[in-house]
Amino acid sequence: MNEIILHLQHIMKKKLDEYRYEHTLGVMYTAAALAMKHKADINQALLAGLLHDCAKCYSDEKKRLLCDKYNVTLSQFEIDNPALIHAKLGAVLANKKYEIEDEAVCSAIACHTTGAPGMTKLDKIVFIADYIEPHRNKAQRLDDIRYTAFENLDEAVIMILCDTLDYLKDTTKIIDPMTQKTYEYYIKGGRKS
Ligand code: DGI
Ligand code: FE
Ligand code: FE
Repeated sequence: MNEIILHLQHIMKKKLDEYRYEHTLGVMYTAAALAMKHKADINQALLAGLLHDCAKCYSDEKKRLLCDKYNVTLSQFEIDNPALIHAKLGAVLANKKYEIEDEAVCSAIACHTTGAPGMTKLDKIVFIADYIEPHRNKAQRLDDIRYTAFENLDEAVIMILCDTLDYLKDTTKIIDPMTQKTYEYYIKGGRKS
């Protein structure tokens, strides 16, 4: 693995709690495996997987302060649901703090929680890897989604969004309009991966 990735891995070990660090390694390697299967760039997948939750372990207050510092504009929905902030903030920290200039990597971090219409192959890979990495065990039909991810990225994206929307409805959490919009985009055929 290249030196930048090894260096950032040490930093993430300090920045994240134990569970989040193990999850991060799971996402990093799962994203790399998906990149191998679907002919995407493995180093971009490793890097985006490694940094995708880099803003996750800050308190809500600290996340808001960091958004101010880095001029991250939040939607009203993100202000009301701070669990969502770490994706957009993570992309900005990857760029400004960890000096990742590859916009494709930062984009994959930015949309890893809700997805987005018209995702690139790398975006989809990180979105899926976050859901299926081996430490995840709570979601329904995970085995099915894991097999599908190595066959068809768009199919896996649809299954994940469908289950996430069901889960959010069950837990009476408010649905981010972006999660809904992304589901509708891909269920209508989206762009093929
Ligand atoms: O950061 P991870 O735990 O690895 O996973 P993630 O980035 O997918 O974030 C999951 C969190 O995001 C979880 O607390 C549920 C929340 N979430 C995802 N989509 C929505 C959402 N919360 C609301 N309220 N609405 C959404 O559409
Ligand atoms: Fe996340
Ligand atoms: Fe994650």
